Amino acid sequence: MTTALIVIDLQKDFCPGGALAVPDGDAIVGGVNALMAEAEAVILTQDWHPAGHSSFASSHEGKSPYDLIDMPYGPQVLWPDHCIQGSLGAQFHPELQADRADLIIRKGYNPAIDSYSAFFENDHLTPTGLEGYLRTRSIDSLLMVGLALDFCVNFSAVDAAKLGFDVEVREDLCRAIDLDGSLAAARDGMQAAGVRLETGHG
Ligand code: VGL
Ligand code: ZN
Repeated sequence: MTTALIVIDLQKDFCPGGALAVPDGDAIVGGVNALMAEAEAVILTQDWHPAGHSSFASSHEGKSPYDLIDMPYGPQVLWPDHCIQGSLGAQFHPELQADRADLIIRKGYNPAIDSYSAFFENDHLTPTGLEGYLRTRSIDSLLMVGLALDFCVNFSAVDAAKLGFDVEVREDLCRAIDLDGSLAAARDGMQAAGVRLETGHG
């Protein structure tokens, strides 16, 4: 069994001071670096939106960040502009050992569809290519950490479990946004999908 560590969106914009800061988001960097150092395979995801992306509140007249709208693929939370391709905020946290990554997979580049999951865009149909990468490397087990636990980590973990991967999320190396109960819903959904939620091994 080959296990890959998947580090979700540990980018400046999701850390304190960033455009879509996750409370305490930067507190996990040291622990993530330590896990990366001993992992068999390391994959980083990078939220990577074109300016004017449809998930930005600023792209919808009269809407504010954290409003919910209906998109052709379902409900979508509107976010502050964040992780714009090539911007400083889209960079990985400066202390993350990003050179350790075998693969960096970018997501959210389609202007019309958001992509929380590292596997599928939010239409749940359009693949990012990560599944094929993992299968061709015979990786069948995934350890996930990163930001935000209730959005991109959650969607990635649930999709991975549905695809048949063995999935563990290290909750102590994640931080959440927690919008209107999203954290509790995410934990329930991950557990229902067969994802193991762990808080570290001592
Ligand atoms: C994320 C909201 C918008 C995340 C990305 O990484 O969880 N959340 N884009
Ligand atoms: Zn995003």
